[in-house]
Amino acid sequence: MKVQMTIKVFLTSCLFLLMACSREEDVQTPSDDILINQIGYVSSSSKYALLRIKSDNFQIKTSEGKVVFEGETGPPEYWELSGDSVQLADFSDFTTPGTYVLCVGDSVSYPFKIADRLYGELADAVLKSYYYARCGVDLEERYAGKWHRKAGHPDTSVVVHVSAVDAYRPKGTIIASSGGWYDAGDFGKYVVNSGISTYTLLLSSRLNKEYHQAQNLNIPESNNELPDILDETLVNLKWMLTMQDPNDGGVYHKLTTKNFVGFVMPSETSDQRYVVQKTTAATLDFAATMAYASRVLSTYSLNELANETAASAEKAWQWALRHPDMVYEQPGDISTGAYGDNNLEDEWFWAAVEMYLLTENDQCLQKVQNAIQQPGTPTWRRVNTLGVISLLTSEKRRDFSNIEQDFLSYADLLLTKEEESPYIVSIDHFAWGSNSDVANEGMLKLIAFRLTGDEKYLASARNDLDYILGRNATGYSFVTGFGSKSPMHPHQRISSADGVEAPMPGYLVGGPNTNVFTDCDPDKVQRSRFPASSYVDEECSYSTNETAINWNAPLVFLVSALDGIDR
Ligand code: 9MR
Ligand code: 9MR
Repeated sequence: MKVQMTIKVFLTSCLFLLMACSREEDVQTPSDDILINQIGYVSSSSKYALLRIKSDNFQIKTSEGKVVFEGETGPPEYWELSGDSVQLADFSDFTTPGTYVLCVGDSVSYPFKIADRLYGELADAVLKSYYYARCGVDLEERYAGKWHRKAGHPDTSVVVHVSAVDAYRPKGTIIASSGGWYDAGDFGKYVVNSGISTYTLLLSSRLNKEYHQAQNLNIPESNNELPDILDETLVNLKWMLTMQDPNDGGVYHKLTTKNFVGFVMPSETSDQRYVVQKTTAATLDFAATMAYASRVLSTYSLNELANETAASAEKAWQWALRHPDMVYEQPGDISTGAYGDNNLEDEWFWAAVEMYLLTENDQCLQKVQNAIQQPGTPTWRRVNTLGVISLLTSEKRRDFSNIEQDFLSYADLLLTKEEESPYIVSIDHFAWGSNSDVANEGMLKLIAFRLTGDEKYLASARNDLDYILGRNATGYSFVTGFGSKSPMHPHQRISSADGVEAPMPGYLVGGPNTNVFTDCDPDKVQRSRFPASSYVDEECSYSTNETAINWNAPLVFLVSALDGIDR
């Protein structure tokens, strides 16, 4: 039955492509030189495609090959970051719902939709990716479908690494630190990266509240009274609490094995795991996240946890005041991810903001005012803008020292960059995880839209999603399981080892950048030297094709907010 269905779908889509553009009856392979949002465009929004095939005009056709729209293309524009020229195909004026292809001469695009609402399924999947990343629990078939798996990493006897021992927990101490999410393609759990990820999901739960309240992800907690986004986020929040030493309030930087383990299922590894070094960055990110969580949780019937997180935040803050500059130094016997950062000003700012919003304490306010920095695109390493967002979106809005003006100036700068970009996207610097910068910039624009009501920010955020879903120089829709051409071989241990052909769905891969060229064998895997094109769907490519909790979180915000607006 299932097989028959699949064959039917396959034949229908072949027929669809066969008939759509060609004059002859030859089967057409969709062209990677017609770049579109592979899910589709909302009826009322701008609809842009980019063409790498030279042409003065283009057509939109139905599956029967009927022309429904014709347009002229813009002039070719060269982008030095992608190393190619593209022409704009604008079909914004065409608004009739349906499934279409874009044709240029005999070339055809992947199919895409036009509809009033398109991103509901995607919004559910990008959030459910966190369920698939849960550590230490069985994923049952009724929730996980074909990606069901046995638990691994109970983390009930984690060794306190020598870099982290002290009088309270001397050498040889064993602690429990169970639960949470795997960070990425590896099995580590890292507090710094958990902070921004957990905060961003909590932010989405608050700013897109009605949207998330109506969501049902089919996770074990789906039938309780809390929205699923909160249930899922609590999985990691509760793990984070275990990373604080209750004796002094300091927070361990990470929980990992000494070295990365191989590409096996979680239940097949038993290498000893360690908590490593307490650091100021981890402790401040922890304080900020817990303080914010406490405010969110107190609006639900979760008073006990709201109090616990508030107390943990306060304890962490006090530890940081006593240890203001303990930066992470990777011990010689450990080689897993470092998440190292020598500049802690932004962590101080973010934590001070959240402590101030939680406690209204004047000392914290003073720290905030002394530490104001220009907003930018948030990353795990640069978190000050998270504090700005909290100030501007808290119930009692705090706007001092031009914080809102500076925030909007940054959003405007992103819009200017987008206007100047042949690829209609703000990103102009491709770092490791560049796709998350695009998603985070979309999130900032939607917050600017919320603050001002100015639709230019909304339109620009849609362009960020179009980029992620295929209108980019690689021609990939960067979310696993979504779009006609999406990553099949992410650098992700579970998807590699689970015996299921399709990767677990809803994951945003890191995306193009030129940081590392040694991850895959250069004799076997060719990669563009142009930053915006430098991506390969190869498992070896951890620098472009890994998944990570901090990359998905802003995409949850972006897609949920957009789909909520379209509702
Ligand atoms: O799998 C690891 C991935 O999660 C990290 O992001 C990446 C960079 O730290 O490292 C990967 O592990 C590789 C290691 O660094 C070098 N040997 C091969 C490992 C697996 O590809
Ligand atoms: O996202 C991190 C990126 O900014 C760094 O440049 C890179 C190398 O240090 O590490 C990335 O984080 C990885 C972490 O160290 C280990 N788990 C996988 C993360 C995503 O690749």
